Amino acid sequence: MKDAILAHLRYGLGKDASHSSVYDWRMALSHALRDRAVDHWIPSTQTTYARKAKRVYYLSMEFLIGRLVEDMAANLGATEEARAALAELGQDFDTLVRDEPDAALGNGGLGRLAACFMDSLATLGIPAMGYGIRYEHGLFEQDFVDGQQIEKPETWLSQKHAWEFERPEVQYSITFGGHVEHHDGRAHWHPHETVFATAHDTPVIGWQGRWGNTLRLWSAQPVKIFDLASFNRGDYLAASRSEALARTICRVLYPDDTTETGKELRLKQEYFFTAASIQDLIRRFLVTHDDIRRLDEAAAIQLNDTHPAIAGPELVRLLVDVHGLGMGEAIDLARRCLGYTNHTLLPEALERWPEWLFGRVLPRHLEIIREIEATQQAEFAGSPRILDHGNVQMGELAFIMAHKVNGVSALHTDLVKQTLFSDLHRIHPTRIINQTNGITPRRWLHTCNPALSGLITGAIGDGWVADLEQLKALKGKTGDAAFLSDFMAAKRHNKERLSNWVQQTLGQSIDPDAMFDVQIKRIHEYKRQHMNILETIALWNEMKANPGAGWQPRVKIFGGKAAPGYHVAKEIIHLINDVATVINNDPATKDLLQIVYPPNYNVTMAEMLIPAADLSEQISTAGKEASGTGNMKFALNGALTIGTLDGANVEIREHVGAENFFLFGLTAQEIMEARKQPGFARATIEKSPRMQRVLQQIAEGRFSPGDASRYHGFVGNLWDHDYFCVSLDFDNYYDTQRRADEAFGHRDAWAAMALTNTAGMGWFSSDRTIQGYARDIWDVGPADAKTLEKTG
Ligand code: RUG
Repeated sequence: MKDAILAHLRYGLGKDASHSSVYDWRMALSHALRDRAVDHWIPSTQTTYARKAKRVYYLSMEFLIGRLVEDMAANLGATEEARAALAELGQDFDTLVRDEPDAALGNGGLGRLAACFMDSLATLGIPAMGYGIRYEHGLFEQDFVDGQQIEKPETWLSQKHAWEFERPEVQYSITFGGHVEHHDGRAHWHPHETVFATAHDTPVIGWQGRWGNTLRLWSAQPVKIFDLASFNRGDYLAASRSEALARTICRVLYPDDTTETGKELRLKQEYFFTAASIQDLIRRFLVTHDDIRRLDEAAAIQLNDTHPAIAGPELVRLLVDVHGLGMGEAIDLARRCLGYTNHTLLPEALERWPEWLFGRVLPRHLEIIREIEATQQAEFAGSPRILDHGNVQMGELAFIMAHKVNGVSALHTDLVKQTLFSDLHRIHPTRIINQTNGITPRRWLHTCNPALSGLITGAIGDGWVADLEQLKALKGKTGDAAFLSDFMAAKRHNKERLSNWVQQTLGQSIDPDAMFDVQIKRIHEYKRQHMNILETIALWNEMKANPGAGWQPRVKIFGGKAAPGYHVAKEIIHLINDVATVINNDPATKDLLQIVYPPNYNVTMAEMLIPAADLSEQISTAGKEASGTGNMKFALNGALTIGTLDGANVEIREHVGAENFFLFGLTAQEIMEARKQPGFARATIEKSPRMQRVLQQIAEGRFSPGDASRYHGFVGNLWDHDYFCVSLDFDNYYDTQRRADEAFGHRDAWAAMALTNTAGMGWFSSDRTIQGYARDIWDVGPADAKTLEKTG
């Protein structure tokens, strides 16, 4: 390892050890690890080709991979070796880990799920490729100025990406616009614009280097660097038009999570990476097979949300226009290859494109969608339409073109059947299935929480890392006082680590003995961070009114970004920060209640916050959070959940036991009923003196001195509208928080509950989720007998 690092430093970076920066050392270490990755990766690819094994193609606009050094070293079993080699070279492994940019090629849960799935596919030895976009700028960086969110461009590629291999030879033409002519019995698309998609490959190595898959991200290149004739005429803008289009396509990740963007550029991005991926997988298929009609035997294509839903029409286009299949058989074949995962019921998140815009960018695809529509209507008269009121509805398109459609938690899947796709479900009653989300235990326990992970391995061995159900064995330890004390010592260690970081980065001092109560996720009204901050104000009021009541000290920790155009979410951020300024500086309560909101929440920050949490806030309006995956990470790391019966909370509660979960709030059904009553919020708030007082304080400017009207719109909305039903759940939430306080006061009992959470979370491994997809949707298995042996 030492030699490999030095060789990369010298011959890869052109540096000698005495003049190398942290960046140089990190690059050298990464490349030394990457070499080892390649030694697992190439044989895996060779095996897949040799066996003509079926591959999974996971198409996703987002892969929220975060940092890779630590994970890669751990999966290769090389962490200790790397640490020791670096120490001999006078370098510190952890310093290099911290130097790596956090690759934020995603917004939140959907992108992080894709990254966890890649880890599980490799661990299970299932041949797979993740396909996405190599964004030049990932999710924006968040800063707070006077408590308000400011967005700055993210610049992860300002340094070289250590893990990727650029493949200039793997390049496809992607075309847009123009018109279609029909002659010689064929369609001829004459596009107006063309860019090249070029592949960049990152190896993804499973646990213990069992298998290696590929994350292939596409970047756009101009077909012509510039037009010399235009340049010579002095028309510099026209000269670089092609380059400008190419750069724009993969310049930036759209910063929205569950909100629709109606931008032409977004449609082009979606088509760009999907079309490149479909061309690529067909080319690969034809290396080993000669009959395109059998594509489904070798390719399972999964659409992560509707973003790649154009894959259906694109595949049909290639099968018909290039490979000469008939329209009907092309549609059938495409459907046998495609699966679609739905991640949301929120209407504003369901993609729809105006037909005129769609037809302008993808004229041939619009024709094909009309054919798909006609085939569907001919077979199922009255079926819901893809083309509706002048829009192309991508949800309906994805559904109709997939042989399986899955929701991401049991409750969500039921609601998909009952509400979103009820008519299509009646026509295709076996198409919708559930695959509850999961998380990779490698990153979300083994690597991010060495204190707890070491303790678990000491007690039950390390088999749990690739077989998380083994954590069940810890149930036998819930009565073991010595083990519980070690378990809480690990938590305490993580809380101290976080407290030190908060002190260093925010200059705020927090008490590691206090309850760490954490809500980290995108800021959205349905996730109800505003309910959390209102409850914090109510608690503060009570603490001041009854100073001798023996309050349980709390640190309320928030983290999360708001979509730049989402006004209310930004207002919620402002309110949290305003409330923090007042409460944190109140001498009467400052030792009892602190609010911490570090800016720029990302994967790396989550890796530190989650292991340190005592209480996990999963408080969405029931029926709105499709699954959640943060909820799983917290419970796995020994936090108790305060939550509603929403998304995967329902299943988490079943697995860890109702007595180890702080449940509150209305059910999805009750919410739907309650909303039908006009004026429900006003009537409810009028009956809650506690909530009324909090709203009054905000409206009077208690937290915005000198600007009393700052939150009038926000408060008015809660009284008169409150679509996300904060009013209906508020008092129950407050009371449940006090139950949590009470429980936290009994530290031994709390420790047993926390351990029961960890012990009960084995089912939520993304390995289990991927096994479900492999069995129920993809019909694939490990390609290699050795892997099969190891993974069962
Ligand atoms: O909001 C959902 C989460 O509930 C879920 O856990 C996650 C992964 O399935 O996906 C999130 N999501 C949904 N992100 N974007 C969307 C809609 O496009």
